[in-house]
Amino acid sequence: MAKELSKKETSGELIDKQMTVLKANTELSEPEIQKFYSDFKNECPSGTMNKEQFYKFYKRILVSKEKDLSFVDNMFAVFDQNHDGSIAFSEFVLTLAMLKKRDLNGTLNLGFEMMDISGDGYISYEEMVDFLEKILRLTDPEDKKDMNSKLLTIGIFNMFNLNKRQNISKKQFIDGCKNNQSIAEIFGFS
Ligand SMILES: [Ca+2]
Ligand SMILES: [Ca+2]
Repeated sequence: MAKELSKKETSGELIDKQMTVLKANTELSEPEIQKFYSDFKNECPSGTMNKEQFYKFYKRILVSKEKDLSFVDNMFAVFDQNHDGSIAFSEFVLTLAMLKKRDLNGTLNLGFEMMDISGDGYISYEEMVDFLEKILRLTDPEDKKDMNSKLLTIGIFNMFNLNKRQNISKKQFIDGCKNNQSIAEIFGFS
């Protein structure tokens, strides 16, 4: 017990438990994870990445075009898996690994996590309006200029047999997109 505590306190190394989890859930080797970790500690000496540091990382690594910055808060919500306001190293690595998986389930899961900014496991009417507004602003204005994010959201909630005071769970969302091509198309998931 004492040994474990002192190890945690004194070293800048990853604790074994974290390493085991990261190795099991990513395709990274132990040296790769250690390298990631020392880079992360360089950028974020406190050991966690705050929102400001994430913005810099996002601009540098994740987006090439300035306009894509509109989704930075949505992406922060994806990385900050426990929604405590900062990104721990394990959250950082696990999310990057998740982003690399580009199958349909992974895409739908990512879409859900991006929309669920509050992190309560449900998409509210407001969260979907906010997300669709950003999509509409980004995508071809000719194509979707007549679309209104509020009307669109009400339409989608109707397809789920929900009213705007209700919420969509992750399972509902993923099943709904799989079973109804038009929902998936709206989000560009198809
Ligand atoms: Ca966190
Ligand atoms: Ca939510």
